[in-house]
Amino acid sequence: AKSLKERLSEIIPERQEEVKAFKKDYGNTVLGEVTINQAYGGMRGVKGLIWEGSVLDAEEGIRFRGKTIPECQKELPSAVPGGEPLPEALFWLLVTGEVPTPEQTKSISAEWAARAAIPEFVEDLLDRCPKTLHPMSQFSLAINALQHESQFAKAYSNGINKADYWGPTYEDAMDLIAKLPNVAARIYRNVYKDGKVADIQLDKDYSYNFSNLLGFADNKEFVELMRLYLVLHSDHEGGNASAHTTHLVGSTLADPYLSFAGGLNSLAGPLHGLANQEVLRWTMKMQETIGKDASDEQITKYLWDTLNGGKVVPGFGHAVLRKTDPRYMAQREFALQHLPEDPLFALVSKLYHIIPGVLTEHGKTANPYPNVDAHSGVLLQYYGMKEQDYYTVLFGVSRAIGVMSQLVWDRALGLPLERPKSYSTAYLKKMYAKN
Ligand code: FCX
Repeated sequence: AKSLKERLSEIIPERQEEVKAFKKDYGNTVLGEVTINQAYGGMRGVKGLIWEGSVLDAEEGIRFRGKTIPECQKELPSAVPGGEPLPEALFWLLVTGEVPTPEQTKSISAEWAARAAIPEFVEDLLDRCPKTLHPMSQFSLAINALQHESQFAKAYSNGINKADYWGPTYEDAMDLIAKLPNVAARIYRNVYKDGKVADIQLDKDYSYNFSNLLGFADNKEFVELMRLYLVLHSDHEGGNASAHTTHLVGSTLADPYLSFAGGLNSLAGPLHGLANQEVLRWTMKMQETIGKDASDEQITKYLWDTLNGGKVVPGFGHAVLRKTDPRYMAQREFALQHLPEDPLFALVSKLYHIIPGVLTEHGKTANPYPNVDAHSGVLLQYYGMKEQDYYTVLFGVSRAIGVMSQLVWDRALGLPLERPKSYSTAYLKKMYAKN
């Protein structure tokens, strides 16, 4: 069976031809107009990006190369029969559009294990960080430092034909993903445990190794959760802030390390990935305030206090989705299967039934339903990973799978420097205002 790089080198010329022909025939097709409100409003709904790995439908949620999450759970190889899909298999799907065989999936596990080591100076940099430096800042700092290893940067400085950009980009993408467990686990072990990090086992899959370096591999259910978690958070089309930033930075031919560090800084924002940590913190604070057996009325009042205080309810709403996030439902299924009696899961379920009504009554949120972040914390907490400040790092490890697969395609399709047009209010008024 072909390796991923062999398969990719066969597919790229086909896709290059396909895009060329498509642009030739349909390049001048208008995708839509842009209003002044959209220019001020974060370009919501402005169609102006290419992202091959996934497309997000407002009603049904994400499709990875056309497959829904349930379809991925059915078709992608798993570690245990009937178990969660392997992130290695999802990476293969995002890169090629094809479902890998179990052997091809195993070949990615082996490659990532073999490429996992990080330079000693990066270990020292992380060891020097104070425990009070947010894990996401440590994460981004380490990725910038890993740029030292970039094969793309070296190839570019030695002079490389632009037709060959995708090769070193692919190698950096594989190295970067492979090195994340050592980076992310070192941060966790330094800040919350004894600073000791276990060794990568060459015959184990990515999620097992990452769980083991964190110190959670003795629990098979946690490893299965990690497999699901890394699949669910990997890709959410191209417009979300971490994907868009990675793509934009990469469009300047900054290498994959610099690009991903940029994406991580976007993910560290409360309106994006940091909601991942905020949800559980907010839920626990609510429990402290109104008690474990709070009534629906007390919960509703607490929600209104949050909203009237000008604060967001973390884990609910979305810039594109207009229904419950299927990534939320996949986590809910996992909880129903593995921790149906957990009291915190019971509370999350209760909030699932109360919050959309309140947000609808509040009348501002375009999407009153839960997103992926509304469920992730309760699962991690159940298996003993209680450190909420660390949760977004897990999100970042997963998101690398999505943004690195697209970065290879950005270079393979020769996507240019991204440079949209901006205007000032004064200029717009001169151009459009009658009076
Ligand atoms: N709680 C309170 N108010 C909310 C809200 C929420 N969960 N979601 C949206 N709103 C408010 C917005 O703040 C905005 O109010 P404003 O006009 O006074 O600024 C209004 O509703 C309209 O916003 P809307 O168009 O619905 O949503 P946006 O596209 O502007 O923002 C996010 C989308 C996700 C940022 C918003 O829903 C939010 O802040 N959610 C909470 C944080 C969160 O869960 N982020 C993770 C999102 C995603 F899943 C991810 O990246 O992981």
